[in-house]
Amino acid sequence: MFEGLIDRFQLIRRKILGYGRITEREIAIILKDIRITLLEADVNYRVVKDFIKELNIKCAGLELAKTLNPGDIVIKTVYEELTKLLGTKPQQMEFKAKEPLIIGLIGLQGTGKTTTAAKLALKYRNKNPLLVPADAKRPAAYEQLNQLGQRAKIPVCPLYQSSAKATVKKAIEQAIGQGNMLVIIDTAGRLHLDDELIEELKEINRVAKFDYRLLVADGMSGQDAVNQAKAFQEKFGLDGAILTKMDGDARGGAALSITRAAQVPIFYVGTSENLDGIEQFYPARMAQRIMGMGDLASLVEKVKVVEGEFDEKKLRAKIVKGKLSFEDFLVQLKAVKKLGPLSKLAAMIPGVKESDVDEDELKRIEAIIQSMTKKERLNPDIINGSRKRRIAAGSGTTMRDVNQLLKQFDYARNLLKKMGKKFPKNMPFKT
Ligand SMILES: Nc1nc2c(ncn2[C@@H]2O[C@H](COP(=O)(O)OP(=O)(O)OP(=O)(O)O)[C@@H](O)[C@H]2O)c(=O)[nH]1
Ligand SMILES: [Mg+2]
Repeated sequence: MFEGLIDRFQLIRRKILGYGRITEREIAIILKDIRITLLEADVNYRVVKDFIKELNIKCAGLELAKTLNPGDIVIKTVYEELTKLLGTKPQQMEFKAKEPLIIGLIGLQGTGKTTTAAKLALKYRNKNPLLVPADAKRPAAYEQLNQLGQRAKIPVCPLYQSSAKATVKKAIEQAIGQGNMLVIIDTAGRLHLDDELIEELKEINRVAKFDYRLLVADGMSGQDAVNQAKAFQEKFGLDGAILTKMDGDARGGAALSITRAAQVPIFYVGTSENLDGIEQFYPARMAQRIMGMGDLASLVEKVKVVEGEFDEKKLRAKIVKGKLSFEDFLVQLKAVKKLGPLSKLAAMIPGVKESDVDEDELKRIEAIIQSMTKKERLNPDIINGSRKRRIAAGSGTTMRDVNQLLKQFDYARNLLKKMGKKFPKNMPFKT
């Protein structure tokens, strides 16, 4: 996410830290660099202008001449201003105690409304959500939502009387009757924002009474997303935005402009095509990531989720006895993979870029291990020439790849055995 922007900010950060003294002259250079960087990331020019103006005022107020670490202070100031630009506080949906929360997902064609509806339902599955199609014109729209609902194991309301309005009305009655605490309404997408679309949304809203009107916009589309937000905000009203496709080559322009330019806070970001590809948007963490300060808080949160899945004691015992097998490795690999692509995880660590991690290499290793029989995985020593040939063929790799993995594994196993003996009992393996 935002690789170019992050690279540029890394350079700016280094430059700031490189200054022995920071006077008005250096501030002017820093502000110019930041301005160009933001414009190149397709941030709205007005937003950039105001941002630089405010940052200038903030920096002028810092008593930099009197401190030993003026660079750190400037960096902290830029970070704080960036956080404000991104919306300051994370947006939380407030659920109700006795009635369903009604969310309307709106936006232009193909921005990711239907996918996001299913993602949100899955994220809040403890609220017993109900998915509602509100696009009566395109039968395929219902079919798509229905399929996603099946995948996520979330109920989807059928279309009623071929009318979006009737379907929504019926769905809400049903939700109240059945105790669904969350109703997600997937509205129809259009190529352009026209009066007909707004009229249709208003009509649905008359029955639905949306608690949250969330715009779904393509995070890769930069200023288009911002313009859409402005237009929907003006003509229909919005409570927030969800920026999708942030896993692609989104430059950052949409995320950095939408809150200021359209007065729409970002609630979530879509980070993959999969149904778990949605994340709460944290302005401060995003600002840290942009500033190359890493996103350790996100990482820690993610690791916590899977922590329970490691049986550390058992693993430790195996390591000390030199009994580690490919089977253990596979279990670890699966647990780690639940965190998401490794490259994404690595990118949350300060100084590491997404492109530093060779995801293909990891896939190859996993394919090789998957092609082994369980017996081979538990006891790699039995893997002889003919077994290696079979494993290579099964995993679409070469004998050389298999040999290399076996050698590396053997080496690691011996090394860990030696180290494991030296570890104090309570020392964790993963830190
Ligand atoms: N990579 C990626 N793809 C996404 C994301 N969200 C949605 N998509 C893809 O974008 C395409 C369009 O998504 P839909 O959910 O059908 O979009 P929509 O807004 O419902 O489209 P209409 O109903 O036709 O207006 C699909 O191929 C999705 O898989 C995301 O966060 N990341
Ligand atoms: Mg759709």
